[in-house]
Amino acid sequence: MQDTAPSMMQDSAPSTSARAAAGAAGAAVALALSELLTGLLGAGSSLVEGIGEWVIDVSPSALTKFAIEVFGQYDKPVLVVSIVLVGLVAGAVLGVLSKHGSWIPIVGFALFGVFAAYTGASHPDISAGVAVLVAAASAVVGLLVMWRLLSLAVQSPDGEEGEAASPERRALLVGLGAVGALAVASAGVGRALLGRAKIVAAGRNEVVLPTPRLAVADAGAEASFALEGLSPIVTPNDEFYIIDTALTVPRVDLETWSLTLSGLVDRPIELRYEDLLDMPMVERYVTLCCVSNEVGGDLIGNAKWLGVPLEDLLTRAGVQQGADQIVGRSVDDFTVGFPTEVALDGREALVAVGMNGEPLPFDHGFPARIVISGLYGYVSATKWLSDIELTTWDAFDAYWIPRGWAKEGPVKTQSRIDLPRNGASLEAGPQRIAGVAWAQNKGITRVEVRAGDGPWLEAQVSEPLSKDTWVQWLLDWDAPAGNHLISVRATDATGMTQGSTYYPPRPDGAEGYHTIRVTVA
Ligand SMILES: Nc1nc2c(c(=O)[nH]1)N[C@H]1C(S)=C(S)[C@@H](COP(=O)(O)O)O[C@H]1N2
Ligand SMILES: [Mo]
Repeated sequence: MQDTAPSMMQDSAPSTSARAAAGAAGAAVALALSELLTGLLGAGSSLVEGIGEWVIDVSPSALTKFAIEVFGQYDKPVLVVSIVLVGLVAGAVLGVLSKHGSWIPIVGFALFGVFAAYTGASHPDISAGVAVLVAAASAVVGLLVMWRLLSLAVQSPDGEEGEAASPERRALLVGLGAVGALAVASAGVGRALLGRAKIVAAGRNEVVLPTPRLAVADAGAEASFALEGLSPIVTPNDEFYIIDTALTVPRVDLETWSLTLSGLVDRPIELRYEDLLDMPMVERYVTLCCVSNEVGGDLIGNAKWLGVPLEDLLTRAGVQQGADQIVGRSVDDFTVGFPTEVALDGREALVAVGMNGEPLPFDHGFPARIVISGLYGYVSATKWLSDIELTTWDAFDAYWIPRGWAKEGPVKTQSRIDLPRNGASLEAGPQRIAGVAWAQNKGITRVEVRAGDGPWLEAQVSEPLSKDTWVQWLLDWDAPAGNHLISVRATDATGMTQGSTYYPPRPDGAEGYHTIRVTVA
């Protein structure tokens, strides 16, 4: 080891790695404190949430779609982790730059605080005051923690940087450990508090659903083939796909919630949850699917919905001449838009409160959502519904329209192979090929399956629950040895058979044959 000259005063300043660690720890504290404050206040959104929702909002839809495709149901956790990591790295960079002047981290944390306050305050659900308060407190405390750690990191003048036993180094490590543990604990406590508070406040546990005026029978044995690996004809709530732009699921409080009918109506109305439950209810099976569903994808499910026909609400409010678009708006300002006509042409179009015999799960739109047979979710199925506005077609474009998706979103007739799985190895001889097919508001009349260039073979189709639901199909296949591509196509009640040309989901829904490859030996 070299002799250290006393003149090397630089050595008394923290090392670069100590600065980075202190900065990252300061950022961790800022993020964690905002979780804790949000939890204690029982309202608002934390820094991570606010920024996350802002990212979702400004992301080009190609990116959102990419995230859904690559990360599937994990797109939101991945976003959250990325924001935390970027935050920590930014904190580390500010820590390192503090070498060039203590104003740099001050400005950095301040900018971060302003940005976080802005993203939080631009959320419709959150008061600007709360957002500013939480952001400011978090940024200031984060900065103070960073300072404190930096002062712990000041090295002794003889510069034993590499030496684990140095008391300064130990103080820094202990400080970092304590700060890290505290940050994780407070973030956890904040999350737990907020989750509990919101679930209790929502009042979903106390809801007793009314009996429908028109009930539907439970799906009988003829409605489905009992086959392992085939999608059940009714999708259980906890297996139903989830797609939305909400980073944290809105927990709507029934005490404060109401549904309004507004815009071009003769009698604007406002309904509380009880008022809605007092209206005559119907029960309907409707298959819901997402426009982002790829050929062969699983962003589709079938449920028994309980709700008020949209037409009844429109009659009560009185639709004015020229009101040719209905906009469904959610508590978090997501919007859909569809032609007024579809709510009046006799198809199933509900404001739903129940899903498979339960109040709507939070993830699926409690307390109320729209469900319309034959339209993709992005133009119809508003969850956490707060307002139904009658307007004109040209006056408003709903959430996904400026993001490059078609203004009208009728569901395309499609079919999917559930079994065998793509890439399966099968034994030669009798095999079963099975799956689902859908053409909501039309109905499926035929499903055909083909192996390689062979003839199209007609599959057996389950008894449809309604023309609004998918059906299962099944083909007994005498599998010859070899590699095979197996494709499926469906025909709907208008006589239209799916075409072979592939179209991607954007802008108006994927099309093409779902094809799998199997090896038969
Ligand atoms: N409030 C709100 N409602 C929404 C969305 C949303 O992002 N926010 N996404 C829509 C889309 S794109 C689809 S496909 C369906 C999905 O409903 P699910 O999550 O219950 O399956 O909800 C629709 N309703
Ligand atoms: Mo969707």
